[in-house]
Amino acid sequence: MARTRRLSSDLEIKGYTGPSGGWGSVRSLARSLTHNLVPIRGPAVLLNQNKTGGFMCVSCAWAKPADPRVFEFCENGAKATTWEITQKRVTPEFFARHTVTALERWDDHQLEDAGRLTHPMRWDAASDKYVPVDWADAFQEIGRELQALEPDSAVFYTSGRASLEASFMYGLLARAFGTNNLPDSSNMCHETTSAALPESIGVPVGTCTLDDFAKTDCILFFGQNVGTSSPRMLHQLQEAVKRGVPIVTFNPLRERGLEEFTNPQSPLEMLSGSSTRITSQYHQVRTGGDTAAMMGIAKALFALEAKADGAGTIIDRDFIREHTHGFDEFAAAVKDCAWSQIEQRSGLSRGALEAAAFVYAHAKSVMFIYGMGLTQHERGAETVQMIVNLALLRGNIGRPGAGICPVRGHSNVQGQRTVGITEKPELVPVEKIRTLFGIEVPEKKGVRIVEACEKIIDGSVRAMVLLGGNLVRSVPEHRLVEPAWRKLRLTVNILTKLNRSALVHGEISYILPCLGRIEVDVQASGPQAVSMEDSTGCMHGSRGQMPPASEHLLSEPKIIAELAKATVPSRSTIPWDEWVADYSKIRDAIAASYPDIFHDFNARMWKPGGFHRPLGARERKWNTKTGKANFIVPKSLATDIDTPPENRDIVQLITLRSNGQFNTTIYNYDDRLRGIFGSRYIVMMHRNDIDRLGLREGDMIMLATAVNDGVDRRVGGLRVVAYDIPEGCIAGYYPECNPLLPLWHHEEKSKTPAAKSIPVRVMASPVRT
Ligand SMILES: Nc1nc2c(c(=O)[nH]1)N[C@H]1C(S)=C(S)[C@@H](COP(=O)(O)OP(=O)(O)OC[C@H]3O[C@@H](n4cnc5c(=O)[nH]c(N)nc54)[C@H](O)[C@@H]3O)O[C@H]1N2
Ligand SMILES: Nc1nc2c(c(=O)[nH]1)N[C@H]1C(S)=C(S)[C@@H](COP(=O)(O)OP(=O)(O)OC[C@H]3O[C@@H](n4cnc5c(=O)[nH]c(N)nc54)[C@H](O)[C@@H]3O)O[C@H]1N2
Ligand SMILES: [Mo]
Repeated sequence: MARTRRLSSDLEIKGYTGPSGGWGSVRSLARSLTHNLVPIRGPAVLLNQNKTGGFMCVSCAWAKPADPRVFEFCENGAKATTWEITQKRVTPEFFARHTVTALERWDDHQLEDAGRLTHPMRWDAASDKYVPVDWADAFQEIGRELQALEPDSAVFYTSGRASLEASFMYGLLARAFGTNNLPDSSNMCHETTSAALPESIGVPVGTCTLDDFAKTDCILFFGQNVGTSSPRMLHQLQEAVKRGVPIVTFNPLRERGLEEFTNPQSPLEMLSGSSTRITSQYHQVRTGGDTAAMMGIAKALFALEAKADGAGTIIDRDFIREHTHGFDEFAAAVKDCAWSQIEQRSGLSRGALEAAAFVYAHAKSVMFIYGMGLTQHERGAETVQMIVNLALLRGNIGRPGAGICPVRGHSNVQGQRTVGITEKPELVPVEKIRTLFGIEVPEKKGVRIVEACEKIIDGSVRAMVLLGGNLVRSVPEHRLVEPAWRKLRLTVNILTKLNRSALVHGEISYILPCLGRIEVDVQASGPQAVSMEDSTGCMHGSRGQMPPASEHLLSEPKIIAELAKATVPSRSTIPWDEWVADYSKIRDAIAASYPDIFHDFNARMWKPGGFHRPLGARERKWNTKTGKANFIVPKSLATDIDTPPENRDIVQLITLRSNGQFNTTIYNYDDRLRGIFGSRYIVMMHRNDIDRLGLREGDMIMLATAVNDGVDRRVGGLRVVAYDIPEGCIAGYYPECNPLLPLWHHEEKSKTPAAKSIPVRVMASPVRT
């Protein structure tokens, strides 16, 4: 164990050196069960997690195998389950005790930890409290308010947890109302992937499935924190490593989950304390240095090919000739790119990149896995396209054990896009929606999250309807968004738990509490099931197991149907009540709208392991403008606001997740795998930067965004923690650091906020602001 350091009364650094998984994860789960007062039924319900006929985890979107383990869940999935099935309740009495202004002083953890919402509530201006309201009155008033608005001044947000059924209905509701304003959490997440991959390979999602892990010969792993964000994937990685598969990792931070894993479900490993080394080469790339790093790998591949007399053993010339477009331009760009530039941008040496290239060059089938470390940069789409370029060089798409594997976030975020949650009308089967449901899909493009925030700030958006999520916290630029949000006419929060978005309210504001996915959902025809799509394009059925947290909760499909009936009673031919009575009718409607993907939906959703959507690129059918897979040359190696490297008082801030959170849901104040305990108000910094800036570990500092646009962005009261991270890069937690992220600092094509590289200045600060 590394030395334990207590840095303040609440902050302790334990320098974690254990594996991910292992006893630490078991202890953490036990704490979570106790904290949420979950009785003995809790652990039993976990046995149904991610199993055919059971419920699909409400945490991440990682794939679910056809032959699941006894415990097909991880520490964080179990935390998410216990958080949802907690015995704590937020009742009308709770709201009677606290004004909204008083609740605004609670932090994210305290708010959600108060428990499950039990009754529909309406904000009362006279008392500044939420008071109970009848469901029928709530729907009526919301319907009336929406009808009074221009359709494009209302925004229908959804966070990626809602089922395929609920999401499909929500899209129809918005379009019947007359808008494509359907942003979702993927706008802050993998939208970059959806912008990049269609140009490159003609699909908006990854090409890998679980089977590929068993067949791959090598994995290149970029910017994803598997131990915290998708721990179930560690099983596939561990199995691959045991077969001798090398994993080459690119991440600025040393992340424990990427280094070592003890399978908590293996008695032998647990008792013997043995663990598996996950990564074979760990490259601590500078934040935003991945395009450069991959250029270096490509350059080294060409050099290896030249050494082998250009015999085509390294570069797959046949594949390139038959299947790709743009190779010559790409090869020329690689040639022109100087090693000095590559080393400077990536922060990695030529030798290190040659070592990575060597492993890649000698593996037959290679998978490329990535997460937010690539998508949340100004030119993140080019970085994703650079991954494709690397894959194409050796024909690594469209064969077993190879492909592109973006790791999605929310459990159904990918599926929502598949069934019509999108601002782009061209991605919707307009003709079918007209003939099947009598709805004219509006032609005008809707807003994504960044645009929605711009319009909230300029006052042109008047109503926000949130189907889950906590936008007030998850978006950038809190200092401008929050005050503008308070000027909205209408805010509607369809939630399971109380969060800040329900407190920073408009003139008229509702909290509509809904069933969670783990709960039994009984409608007129009996208990209902829902479905979702995982990270590998695979659809699964999910059936609730636990009794509802309150008898007053409604399901998401029911809430959406009632909103539709109150808002657009005559704008469709949809039999809303029949759909709610029997969700299989909603699935029939999805199947009729998207027959290629969802034919025989009701039967296939219970297939063990789910069913896959067809993906052209997997079969080497390229649905792109050129009809081929495209090499795309990045415009620049710089992926962000260009701060000259000699400008040493500006550092690049990475905002990321701790092990004790799921997005803005803060389970606890610990980041177990990084050894940081007790506080989230910290900044991880290289020891040399700490010295250079005249600081000491434990000092309280303030960060200020280093851009000159007239907006003052600061977060104070952060403590310095020494960490293994490249010089010039620092890291802090999201959402606490979101006030530092300018709204205009986003990926250029997808508008995904560039949360992984915010140029900041460090200054001393005795107070938290
Ligand atoms: N327990 C838990 N699970 C989750 C979530 C959660 O909050 N908690 N959130 C869910 C959601 S919505 C999502 S989108 C996913 C997010 O999962 P991840 O993609 O893992 O997201 P982050 O934790 O934000 O950051 C990912 C990693 O990127 C690295 N990184 C930062 N900048 C760069 C860079 O420039 N290059 C490279 N190569 N790496 C970089 C960071 O060091 C970090 O390890 O997880 C999902 N699962
Ligand atoms: N700086 C910075 N900002 C970021 C990121 C980052 O890495 N850095 N990551 C971004 C990413 S990847 C994402 S996905 C977004 C996440 O942003 P959001 O999706 O907006 O936020 P969540 O924290 O996932 O939403 C939590 C809330 O969802 C509600 N909820 C939970 N379960 C259910 C349910 O079953 N039904 C309904 N109706 N509600 C439910 C609960 O009330 C809870 O309070 O944040 C983004 N923001
Ligand atoms: Mo996400």
